[in-house]
Amino acid sequence: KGYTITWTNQNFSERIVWFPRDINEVASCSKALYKYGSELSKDHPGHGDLEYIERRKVFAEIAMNYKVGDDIPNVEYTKQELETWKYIYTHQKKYYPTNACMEQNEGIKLLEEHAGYCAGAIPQLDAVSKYLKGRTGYQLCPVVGWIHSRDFLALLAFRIFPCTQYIRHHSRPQYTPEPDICHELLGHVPLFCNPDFADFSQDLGLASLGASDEWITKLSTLYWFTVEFGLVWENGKPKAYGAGLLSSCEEIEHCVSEKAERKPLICSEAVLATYPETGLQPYYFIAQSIQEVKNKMTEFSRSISKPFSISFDKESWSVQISTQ
Ligand code: NLE
Ligand code: FE2
Repeated sequence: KGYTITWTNQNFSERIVWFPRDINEVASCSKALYKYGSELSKDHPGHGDLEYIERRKVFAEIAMNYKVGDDIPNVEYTKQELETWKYIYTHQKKYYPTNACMEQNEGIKLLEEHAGYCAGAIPQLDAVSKYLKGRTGYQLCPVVGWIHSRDFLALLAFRIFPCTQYIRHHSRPQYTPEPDICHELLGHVPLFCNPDFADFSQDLGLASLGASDEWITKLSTLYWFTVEFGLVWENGKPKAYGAGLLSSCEEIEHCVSEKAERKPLICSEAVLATYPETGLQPYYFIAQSIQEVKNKMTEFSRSISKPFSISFDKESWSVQISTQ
């Protein structure tokens, strides 16, 4: 598999970028790493900590051997890892009622009731994935770390959410530059309990299939400013729904404060905006509601020109292509 491969269908013969069409083909999308991985670079809090790097290999192996549809192996977390989780869980939960959107608060409540969320233990991905699958049809797939945008978006198209299983370095629990289990479980999973949110995440994924590199960049930028770092108004107050905000002890406070710059969400503007991948974001895009984010994203996704249209078939877990 390579993204320069062209693919011809019996109905048409345009040159388009390869994309997965069923659950077996999408499996390869969770394996290639975009950055960090086991060699943690200088800007990573775990850089130079050999024990941490060794520990990461255990998680990398699970992710590399994982096949979609299998149970996700449970992990026994160490005392130090459990402490990091407890710190973040307790800290973030104090801020959610005031700084997070209502969908987040509803999600956390459901997960505490049904999927083992609590301060004393790190929930297992397998249990969380099974709960989510029953609720909104999304499932989790363990990944080694930060994967490529095209792969990431392709997984979303199949209602699969790539999830890291390791935890951030204990030296800096307040902020991590890469996804970790706190980011996934506190930031992303609660929102995936919401059917509207789950649907628009899949739509964004479907829009990415077969799209040009330029469009992949635009879609992942839009993803960054909404699903990762988005804000919504609630009763005249800014609230976080972006996962990068919900999982960061530093940014959950900063993003709704007077110090933060907020601009109304305009997709055509957001897709061209630049952003730092590490450090607090210099500004945020804010929408009226999750419903409005969904409507704007759907409208924007339709503006991508492709020589075919795509729909998802729930029964066969595959995408249908039409050239009409
Ligand atoms: N900065 C976030 C956190 O500390 O939880 C993670 C962002 C991952 C894109
Ligand atoms: Fe994320």
